[in-house]
Amino acid sequence: MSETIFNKIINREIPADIVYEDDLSLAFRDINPQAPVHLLIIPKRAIATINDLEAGDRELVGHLYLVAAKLAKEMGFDDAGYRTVMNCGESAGQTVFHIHLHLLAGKPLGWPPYTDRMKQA
Ligand code: DGP
Repeated sequence: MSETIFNKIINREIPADIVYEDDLSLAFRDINPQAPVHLLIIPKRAIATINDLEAGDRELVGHLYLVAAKLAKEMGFDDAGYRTVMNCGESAGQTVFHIHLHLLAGKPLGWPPYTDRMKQA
């Protein structure tokens, strides 16, 4: 798999606002935030897309969600609520091919994302 910008962030070759790190994962602020809080939680081991996950990745993916819940609690928006999203592929708008869990919080978030306007397009 070709290296992505997220590998460079993991290796500290380019800067990022890192908010959490452990042996398996890294969390940092999205460069183009879509909410007052917009974090990306990534595995340190590069996996391109959800389609590339294998049975042995169960714990790793679960770990990303546990990190999301931990950060939500520590940052104080666990009760107010937040959204986690992992885009897969072109139609979902995935642009970086190293899986990442978006964590969005800090304002009421619209739902559903597939609006009537989009249905007509
Ligand atoms: P996605 O569209 O799901 O592949 O989301 C990729 C996200 O990654 C997007 O919201 C912008 C963010 N991003 C891309 N390049 C960088 C970067 O160099 N630094 C940071 N902090 N975020 C980045």
